[in-house]
Amino acid sequence: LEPAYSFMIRARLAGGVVSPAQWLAFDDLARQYAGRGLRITTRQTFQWHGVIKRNLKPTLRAINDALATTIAACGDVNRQVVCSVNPWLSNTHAEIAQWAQKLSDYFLPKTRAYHEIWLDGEKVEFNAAEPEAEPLYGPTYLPRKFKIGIAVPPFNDVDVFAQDVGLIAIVNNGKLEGFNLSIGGGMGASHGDATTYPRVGSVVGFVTPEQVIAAVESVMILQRDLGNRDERRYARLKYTIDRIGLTAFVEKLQALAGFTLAPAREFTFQSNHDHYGWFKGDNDLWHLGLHVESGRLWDADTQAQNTQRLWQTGLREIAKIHTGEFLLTCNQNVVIANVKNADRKRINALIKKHGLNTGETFSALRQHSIACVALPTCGLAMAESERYLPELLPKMEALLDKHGLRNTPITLRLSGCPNGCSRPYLAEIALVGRAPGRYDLRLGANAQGSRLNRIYAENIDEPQILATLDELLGRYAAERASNEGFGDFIARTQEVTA
Ligand code: SRM
Ligand code: SF4
Repeated sequence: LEPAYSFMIRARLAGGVVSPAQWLAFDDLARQYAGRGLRITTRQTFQWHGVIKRNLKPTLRAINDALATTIAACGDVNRQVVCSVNPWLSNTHAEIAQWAQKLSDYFLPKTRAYHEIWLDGEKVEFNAAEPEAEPLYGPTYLPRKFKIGIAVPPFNDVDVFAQDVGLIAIVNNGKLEGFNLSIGGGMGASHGDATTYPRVGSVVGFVTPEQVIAAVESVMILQRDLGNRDERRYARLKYTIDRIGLTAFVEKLQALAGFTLAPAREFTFQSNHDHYGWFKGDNDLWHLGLHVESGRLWDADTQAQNTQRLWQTGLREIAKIHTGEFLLTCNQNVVIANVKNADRKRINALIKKHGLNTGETFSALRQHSIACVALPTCGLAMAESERYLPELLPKMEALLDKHGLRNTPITLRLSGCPNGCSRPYLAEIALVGRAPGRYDLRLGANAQGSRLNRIYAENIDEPQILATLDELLGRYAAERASNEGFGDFIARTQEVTA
């Protein structure tokens, strides 16, 4: 007998695109092998929790049979490539989504070991004289995880400045001209250690579509060769850039890529959140943004038992009749994309029947809230996050109602520890777990996802959080400039410490 180890499995789905057939296969896996339904992550993919050891192989094989993979969804490699979900700009979106797939494929490890171990592929014989070729990653891979994201202005729903490499699509009259290149974004930090920190990416120039792979590859090679391999705390690209200096890093990048970066082009982001409800695309098909609290699709959720929130089954039923795609978002939501007008009625009926919600009637804070997984599955959690969000939201909404702010967009992000999986450092209001029931309250990021927040109060409990926010939201309602966001108001009027 051996201990009943259970695991989390994460798929790699570039740009978050899932076909209905894949959805059904993934849902089958959740029902057969996993313990907590399907979980949409903050990087636009699915996780399955609670897969016991003996079921790992059948689960991975089934993911492979559904024409998806889990290769390099974790580890010190390029991870899932994320991409803006822009249903109502579908022609441009389709072209840009192809870039997510291209980059994802290009930077995939070439090893066959995965196939040998998990898919019963041909045995890979180790030959010291002729080791398996891994041209980019080499024998030691990268010093740390590496993340690429593509944003399509005016939407920054991928949080492009949180990525090691962020690509900001520059589109003119429906034509993709290229990308602004942002480097060195990252969220993770450790409490009480100022040598670790979140960092927003630095926009260093513009690249054409022909140059983009060479530019990203050069950044990755520099990080591979210059990144800190002695101390994992400092191993992300952001620390490499800060150690070497941004100018020197860009000089090396250009030398390696063999071209000079053009000056960055103008762009404007409106927000880093999702959009809900039905939108007509420029292909005459329809797209429906659905709100999925914390990305958890699980009928047995304690909330589901109280409210008939049969979201997992509802989306399964929709997948059975849907002829377009599903798009997972980096805010843990789902877009039912490319729906024929004639099918909208049936989809609306399934949504209603299973208690799914477009979120359009929710408070704007609820619409723009995300929470990382944290307890009970995350071994690094210091406090609750996903399970705390449903408790916290009504209390926050009472404050919003008191101050007439129910429909004012404010981003709220919860993380169970400072690793920042919900990208809390880019939220106007963030709670970062310290200990059970205690959080750092961080305020002052902007709504566009380009400015970090700062600690406003450290290690406080719920009554202190609510009292602090009550006062600040009251002041915001009374004193804000026209169209001023909550984060901007805080940054303008309050002292927030780094
Ligand atoms: Fe994360 C580690 C969950 C997005 C920064 N993250 C973890 C682990 C695997 C815990 C572990 O290492 O044992 C968590 C699994 C919990 C569980 O039970 O499922 C975990 N991270 C998640 C997800 C599921 C959060 C969510 O609620 O959706 C996201 C899965 C992404 C995916 O599909 O690939 C997730 N993690 C992120 C993001 C956001 C992003 O990528 O846009 C970040 C911040 C951005 C960044 O990387 O800088 C993030 N996760 C981390 C870190 C800190 C990295 C650092 O540089 O310090 C860790 C810890 C580590 O790597 O050592 C971590
Ligand atoms: Fe776990 Fe911390 Fe990531 Fe939350 S932020 S999922 S607690 S590692």
